[in-house]
Parts: sequence; C-alpha cells; structure tokens
Amino acid sequence: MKFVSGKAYLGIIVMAIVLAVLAGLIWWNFRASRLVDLPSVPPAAPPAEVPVLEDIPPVAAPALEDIPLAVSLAQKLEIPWALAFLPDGSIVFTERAGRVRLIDAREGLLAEPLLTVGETAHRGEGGLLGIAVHPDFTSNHFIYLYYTYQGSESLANRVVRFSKKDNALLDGKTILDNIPAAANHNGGRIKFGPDGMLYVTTGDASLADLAQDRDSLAGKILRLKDDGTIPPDNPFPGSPLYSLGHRNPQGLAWDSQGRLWAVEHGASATDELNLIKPGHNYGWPVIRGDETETGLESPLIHSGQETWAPSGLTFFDGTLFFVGLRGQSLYQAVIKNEGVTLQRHLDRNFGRLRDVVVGPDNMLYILTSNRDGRGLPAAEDDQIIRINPGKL
Ligand SMILES: [Ca+2]
Repeated sequence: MKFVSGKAYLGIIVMAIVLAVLAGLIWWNFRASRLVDLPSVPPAAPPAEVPVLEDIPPVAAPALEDIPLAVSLAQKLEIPWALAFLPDGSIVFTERAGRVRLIDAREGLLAEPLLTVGETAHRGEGGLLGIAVHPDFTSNHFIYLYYTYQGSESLANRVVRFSKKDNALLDGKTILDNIPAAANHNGGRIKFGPDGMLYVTTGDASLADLAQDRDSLAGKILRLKDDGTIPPDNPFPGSPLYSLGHRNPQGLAWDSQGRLWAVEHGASATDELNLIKPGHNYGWPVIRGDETETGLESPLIHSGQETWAPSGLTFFDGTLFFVGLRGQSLYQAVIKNEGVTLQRHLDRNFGRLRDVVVGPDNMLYILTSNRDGRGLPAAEDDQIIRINPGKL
C-alpha cells in the first residue's frame, strides 16, 4: 500500500501508544510482583551468638566488656542434659527424652533432631544423658551417647557410638552395655580426656554397695578406648574401672596439668568435688563429708549441709566451674596450694542448671533443667545460655 490515510495513520499512532502503555504496565506489574516476592526483612543472618571456629582470629582477644553477661541461644527445649562442640563451632546437645539436636554454626537451632533414640527409657533421672564428640571427629565423624533403656530384666544404661552424616546420626554401635540403672543415680557424663580415652561416670543405681564392688560398673568412673575396649594401662588390668566409690558423679573436667576432677551428688547434702586418681576409692557409702578412712579419699571440698546438686564441670582460665541443679548457680572453684575457695555466680538467675562447657570462643555455655519435674519453668525454658566469664 502506497498511501495511508491521515485517519489510519492516527489510528496506528494511537495503537502504538496503547501498546507501549500496556507493555509499561506489564513490566511495572512484573517489577512490582518481584519486589513483593523479596523477603521483607533481610535473610536471617547466622546467629552471631554461635561462633564459627575458623572466624575466630588465631590470637583471640575478644573485647569481653562488649559482650553481655548472658545471651540465650536456644529456648523451649525439653530437659537438655549435655552439650558438646563440633570442630566448626556447631553445638550438639541431648534432650533427656531421647533427642540429639544441633545448633548449626550458621543456621542456628535445627527444628529436626539429628537422632531420636527410640529405646530411651525416660524415667526419673534416667533417659538420654551424656554426649561426647570424638577428638578426631573431622576424620571419623564419631559422636557418643549415654542413655537409659529397658533391658530384658531391668533398666540399664549403655554407651553407643554413632557416625554423623549430614544432619543425622547413623550406624549406632554399642561400645559399653549393662551399666546398672535405676530411676535415680544414673551418672551419665561422658568425655574424652587429653589422653584420647573416653571417660564415663556411672551412678550407684540406688544400690549404694555396688559403688564398692569392683565387679560392678555402678558408682564408678570408667575409662575406655574409643571403640569400647579396655586400655592396657587401666589401674585394674582387664577392667574399665578408673576410680570407684562414687554415689552419682555427673561432672568431669581436666585442668591445665591434665589432672582429672569430678563432682558428684552426695546424700541429701555433702555434695563433692574430688581430684580423681587412677585406682583410688572415693568412699561412698563408707564415708561422707569430712569423714576419713585409710584407703579412701575424702573430697577436696563438699557442700556440708547445703545442696549444690552438682552436674556439669569444666575447667577454664585456671579455675573449675560447675553448675548446680538444686543450687541453681554456677560455682567457681579456685584451686590453690592451700586449698579450694568456692564462689557462687548467677544465683537463681536461670533456675536449675545441668551442664557447663567452655566454647571455642572462651565463653561458658550452660543448660537449664527447669522442665525436669523439679523446677519452676518459665515460658522460655529450657534454654542454652552463653555466659561471658569476664562479667561474672
Ligand atoms: Ca566421696
């Protein structure tokens, strides 16, 4: 067509304008919907409270005065019992009903447990208790648990080794079994020592005399290789026993000299802090408090008529820290040549406390135990709380 009438030309221009406006509207609508689709708040930053090991400068000099005394890292947990750090700064912890959970160094607390131990017998003080991370976790991915289960004839405790793969614990292998159990006095703390051996605390299972019986695993501190076999240099050849005469020890820690310390629940009071020597007998139920007897070790300090109900124990900056359930405090035991002085921190600030661990950031991590049937839980309980020891 050679000729376009003025009217038709005008029509084309109007059509072009309409199309352009429509295209603009569609583009604007597209842009608008993209904007609407973006998160209204920035993506959740990795929780600053959980440090990532590699992010910590080699000569870590945290400005302690800039870090609050207490930061809650996780809330509404169900009776957390023990926690341990993975090499990347993540935290693994147990909940007594049978769950192993993870606070990922970048993603925070995962809703799904790494593992639910279906056979956990969560009765009285029993249940899923201790957790330990193998010193060579980076290469073997081993995580160890201590838990109560219903055996064929009675309750028993066992230590089981798992392999962590992605966000699961797999391939459970029992490495120590038939530890006497009961509703009360199950021990349950497991930790690797500086010698690479796995140390296990057991309670007397409410049968006090078992603590003096060298053929019973009850009322002892045990020492095992990482596969559960007995180290050749144990004090009693062929036996996993490292020390005996314990009532209900639930805290283990090594000081800077490599010495092993333990705390245990006394009978109604006289809770104990002991320096553990291989093959020694810590006296339960023969002696208690200040009593002495040849061949038996008296505690370095005990709580007298008070009750600490001590559980987790850790060594930090030249002193021992342990937490108390009934005592509802973080206790600091300063060891000097002439003896031990005890200081009390966080007195009833967070209720009952079950474990304390030093993190890779030189902060203390504590677990509350207010939902264990003996506390007065707040809405946020139970919690994992990071404590700045510089502000105690
Ligand atoms: Ca004792």
